[in-house]
Amino acid sequence: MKVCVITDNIYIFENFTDLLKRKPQEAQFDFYYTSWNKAFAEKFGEDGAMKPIRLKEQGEEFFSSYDMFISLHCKQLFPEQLVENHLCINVHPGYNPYNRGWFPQVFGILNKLPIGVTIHKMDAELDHGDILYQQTLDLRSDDTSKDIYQRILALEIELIEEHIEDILSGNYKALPMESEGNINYKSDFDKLCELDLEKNATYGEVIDTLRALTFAPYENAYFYDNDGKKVYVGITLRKED
Ligand code: 0FX
Repeated sequence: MKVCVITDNIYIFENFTDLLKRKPQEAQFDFYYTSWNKAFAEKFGEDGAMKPIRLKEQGEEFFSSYDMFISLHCKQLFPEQLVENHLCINVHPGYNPYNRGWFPQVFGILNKLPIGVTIHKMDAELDHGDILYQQTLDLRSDDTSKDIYQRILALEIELIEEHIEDILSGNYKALPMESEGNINYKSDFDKLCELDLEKNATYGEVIDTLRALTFAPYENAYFYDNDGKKVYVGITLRKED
């Protein structure tokens, strides 16, 4: 069996390959990263443990050379021809169908919809398709986006480790999503980042906005000062012992 794994997330890649050392599988895994992912290109180049790929440029000959495709935070949209004719599984850092798309935990902190991890069959829509496995995570009162994201990554690896044999052998029930849920795009995240200093909000809403956007070293939330310069804002939360 040949499996094509496409990932743009170094933590997931390293932990997935470690997992395969702990739990060797008979399948052959080929690893790819998105061709325009500069960090991966610098680390792996053309001939490292991973190869660059642009799925749009691939055809049926490449697609049918694999029995299964796995997306581990792949930044490319899988072409319709691929998802409609081949088994494609997505490991997604969100609890489908809630907050599908961009940075699910950021929006989950704000709209209080469930946060977690989903492993699902892919179809032509974003983060959409029948669900194999999923689990929620509790949001703690002192969590920033980064805190809960770190638990999301750990849970993704845990779920993959628990179910890898069944995923590869097709020994699972794939259940339809309970609704279409909601979806967020990068443009929604970008809009959140500009703080409107004239807006009225409760302290609770302000704290949630800031913790949803606190993820060092990224500078997300900002406002413009009187000189027209951006002032970046983050928040520190510490729960008493
Ligand atoms: O790999 P990933 O965690 O996942 C993203 C999407 O959220 C996911 O829905 C999609 N399936 C996948 C292909 O891409 O993305 P990341 O490594 O770019 O970001 C990880 C976290 O870092 C994100 O949840 C929030 C934070 N972040 C990231 C960027 C680039 C920020 O707070 N600000 C940023 O500018």
